[in-house]
Amino acid sequence: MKRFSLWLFCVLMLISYLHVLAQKPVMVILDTDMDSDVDDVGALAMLHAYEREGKARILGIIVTSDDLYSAACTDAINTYFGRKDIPIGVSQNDSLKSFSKYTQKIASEFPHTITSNAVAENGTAVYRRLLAGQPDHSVVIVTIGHLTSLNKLLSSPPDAISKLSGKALVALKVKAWSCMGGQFPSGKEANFYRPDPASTVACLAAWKLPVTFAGWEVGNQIVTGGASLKTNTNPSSPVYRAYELYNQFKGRASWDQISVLEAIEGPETYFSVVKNGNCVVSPDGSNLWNENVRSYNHGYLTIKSPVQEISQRIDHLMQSR
Ligand SMILES: [Ca+2]
Repeated sequence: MKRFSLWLFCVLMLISYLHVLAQKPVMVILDTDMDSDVDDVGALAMLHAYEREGKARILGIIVTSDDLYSAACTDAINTYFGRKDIPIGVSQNDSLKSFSKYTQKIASEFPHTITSNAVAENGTAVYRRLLAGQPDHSVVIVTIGHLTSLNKLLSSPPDAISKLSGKALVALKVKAWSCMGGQFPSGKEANFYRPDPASTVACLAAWKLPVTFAGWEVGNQIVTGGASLKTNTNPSSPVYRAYELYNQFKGRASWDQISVLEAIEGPETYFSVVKNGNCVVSPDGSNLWNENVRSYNHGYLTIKSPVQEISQRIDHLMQSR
């Protein structure tokens, strides 16, 4: 009996080992508006935690923001987590303003290379180069800001980087899109309507691959970045500093982190996915779930697990260094 138990134990260990080996990291391009809200910092910290666990690989980051220090802050966070090599592209490098509660301070207090959006690479070029260099149907795009840069990619013509148009490049290289945006089954959410609702309409019209929406109503229930982050995070971390600067660890909704959680751990871990329709966006950026239009590639998340379980998981990932 003892010998059988040992044999069974060894078989189970081997299966577990093979299962780990079979899990390939999710290849991610993150598209962020790292400026007014702090959940973008939490989402990026989570991606770095997943990368350390071998569950994700950050191919590059597109900064979709008119904040002067958004790219610099993003670069500083990547540098802190040992990935200063991550390419960063920006959607805008003129008419920039300084309005974030944390980007300028993070940029001034933490080492980084990109000093401002004005000196960063063009976002469309970075998107195209990253996609062109990846295996077919392998990349997951996670958008946690407005969709100006994604629209620029989708409407980009062939160039020296790739003979494919933006739409064709996406069709060939992308596996799925995880989108923090919209409100379900209907509503009006900032990433969809501010400042560029036309790009939201255009992206949804052009997108033919699977897309999972994490609507406002999901992340709004999941509060993170509060006392737990303050207690368990290294005070010399830019994640700690950003949440301190933002609201002194009063806690904040986790809109952006939900899309990262869904992209890396899969939607069914903590959520259910509604797929019986399509997300339809009006020119003003408001959206509704239309069950009469079904393309079968749209889905939106609803919460399945206890809210506290999800917030603890996100906080753990945000503070795991
Ligand atoms: Ca955001």
